Amino acid sequence: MTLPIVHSETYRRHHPAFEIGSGGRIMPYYESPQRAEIMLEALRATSWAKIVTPEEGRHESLPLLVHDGDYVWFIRNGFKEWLATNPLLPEGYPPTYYPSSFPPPRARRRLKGEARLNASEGYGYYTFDLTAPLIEGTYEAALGAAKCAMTAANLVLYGDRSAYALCRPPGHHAGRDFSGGYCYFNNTAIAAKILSVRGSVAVIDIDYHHGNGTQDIFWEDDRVLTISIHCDPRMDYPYFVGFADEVGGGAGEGYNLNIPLPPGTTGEWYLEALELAFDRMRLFDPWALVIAVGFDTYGDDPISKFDLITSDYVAVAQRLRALNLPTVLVQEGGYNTEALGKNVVAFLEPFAE
Ligand code: Q9C
Ligand code: ZN
Repeated sequence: MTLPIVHSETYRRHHPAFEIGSGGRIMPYYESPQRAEIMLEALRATSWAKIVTPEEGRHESLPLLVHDGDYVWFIRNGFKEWLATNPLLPEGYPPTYYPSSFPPPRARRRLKGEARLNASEGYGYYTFDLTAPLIEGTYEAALGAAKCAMTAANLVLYGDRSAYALCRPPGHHAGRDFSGGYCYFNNTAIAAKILSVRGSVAVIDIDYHHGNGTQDIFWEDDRVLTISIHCDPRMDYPYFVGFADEVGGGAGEGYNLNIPLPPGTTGEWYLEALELAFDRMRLFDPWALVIAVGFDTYGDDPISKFDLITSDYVAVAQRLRALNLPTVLVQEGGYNTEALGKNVVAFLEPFAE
């Protein structure tokens, strides 16, 4: 019994010193390098995890599969350009590019494609909150995560039944031309896009937060069905998106399904929501499945309000496995570092074969 676990050491290059919480409070950066370290260590201790590194090569065009060129340029070069303008750097932590201005609503459209010309103060154009700052190693880490997703997708494309990408930083909040929510390149969308060369693909996002970036990328796409089960945006991040009436647009109308659930959601309710998702999926009849996996639905997650326990992850995984589709699993959130190890092992084991 084995399951390929695609992992890259580049995740270590991304380690913002803090995050700016509600009320301007300085908090630890929850999306820490420790998360990947702990999950990897727990997986190594199993008999079935077959840890592999991403395919060799620079693969710098990979993010262009799902992101705009000017956005990718900014994630790659924005930090360097900003640093070269000699900003007043704070003391006590490494240089960190936080935006200080954001385009007002309706002003953004006019600057399409030109925003990067103002690299020293342009990042506000490309990010929708303060949780995705750029540091020196961010691009390398984000590209490394994208390579993990690509490699897992290629494994499944060439015959593996399932493959897991231990991506860090995560990706599902990153849209065509924006970062946010700890995310830079949308690893889940990259995997789905690659798999879509063979036929239609379903994405099911089981992170606690709405997968707004993936929704944005496939909004007008009828070849990739996007489904997200998440905390009601009236109650939690990303607050302004993730409502049930967002169903896709143009050719993609009817190919996005949001299932918001209330704070306090238990495993039992969660499994019911999962059945709703499956009903839509069966109608769609994809050849492959991408699961955006988050363990921030855990009862003891420090930033979330659901009540799942470790055994719920086994049940959720068994249901997903029973769909009997070639499956790429992509790591998204989950911030209880004590529990991440046991949760990732519990969830992935049903996919080992
Ligand atoms: N007080 C993912 O799970 N807001 N992103 C944090 C903490 C941002 C979550 C507020 C949450 C982003 C991939
Ligand atoms: Zn999340």
